[in-house]
Amino acid sequence: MTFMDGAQYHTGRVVNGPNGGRNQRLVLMGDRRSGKSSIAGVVFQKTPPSETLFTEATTEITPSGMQSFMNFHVVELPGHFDYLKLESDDVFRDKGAVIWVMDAQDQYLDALNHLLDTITYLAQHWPAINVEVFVHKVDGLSEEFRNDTFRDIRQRVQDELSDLGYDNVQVSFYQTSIYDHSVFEAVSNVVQKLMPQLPTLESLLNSLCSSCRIQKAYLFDIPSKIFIASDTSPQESKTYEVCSDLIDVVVDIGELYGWDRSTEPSYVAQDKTDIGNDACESLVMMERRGQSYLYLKEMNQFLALVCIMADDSPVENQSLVDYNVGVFRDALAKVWQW
Ligand SMILES: Nc1nc2c(ncn2[C@@H]2O[C@H](COP(=O)(O)OP(=O)(O)O)[C@@H](O)[C@H]2O)c(=O)[nH]1
Ligand SMILES: [Mg+2]
Repeated sequence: MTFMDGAQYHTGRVVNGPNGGRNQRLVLMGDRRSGKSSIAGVVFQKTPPSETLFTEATTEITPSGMQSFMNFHVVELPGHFDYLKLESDDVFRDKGAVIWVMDAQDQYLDALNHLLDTITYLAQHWPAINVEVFVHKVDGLSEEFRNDTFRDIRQRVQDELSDLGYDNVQVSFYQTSIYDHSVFEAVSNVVQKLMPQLPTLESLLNSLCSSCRIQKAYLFDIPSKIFIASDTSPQESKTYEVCSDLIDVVVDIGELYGWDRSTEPSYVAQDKTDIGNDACESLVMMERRGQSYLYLKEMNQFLALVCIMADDSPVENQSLVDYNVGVFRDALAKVWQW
């Protein structure tokens, strides 16, 4: 059986530059010591969170990033100068996202004003840029206080924007911390919004889930642990954490026992040969109480499909899952024409 019949490769929005949405530009902004360098380090350089404690202040525009399936171009703008007046337009040149980092453990009224200035500036000059607000360092706050702070910040921003006549500007808010998975989940959401292929990927994942009794399926960019798509059933942080931990396991074991695959044919080198070589791919399955529970399969060197199976998904289901995952992978190859 196949689940692909009738699936459409619609791309929704205009493709974001070369490589069809695989170039992602993220600009980190926010006040001094709000956590920008830490986020860039933890997510894109795999710095252990504890090592960010004594980071030095960033004094100039600092690019960083990561090359994996997605090419992440990350730029940190230090908090202390005013970009909006500098006409440093090239910082914002392409489409992409501005991530505004706000320290939830600190006084935030000043930061809110800077944020509002930035949002209105971007709305006037760069309306295609998404504004994403990370209410950051929430790890130090009690649950109640954290939710109150989050609500307060969101409410103030929305009220101010509507007073200024910018009701139609979309701003999203996330609670983040570098000490848990939340910052990865938030960056994943930011990145997905920039991907023209998202609707296609989501509908492929939805079909896969319904044909194989999968509760939740994620498509992960392995090196960054960012998920670039998931099926559209409700998202829970818990399931994301389990799947992301499984990626860690695969990466760790791969480092010990894997081999260098960079020499193998791959679409990364604009090579259309099938990256095939199934034998070198990771396939991990876990059972719980005699039932399959977790399923991970590498789609290629950088992408992995990770699924949480539904409670009643029988182990005998395995061959069906394998088959449909193969079909899914072929569909991915078509989406990116690798
Ligand atoms: N508790 C906590 N501290 C954080 C978090 N993120 C960053 N920090 C700390 O905040 C301080 C300033 O971080 P830094 O990244 O240099 O801020 P930047 O000036 O915005 O680049 C560092 O001591 C970090 O360890 C977080 O999620 N939780
Ligand atoms: Mg910094």
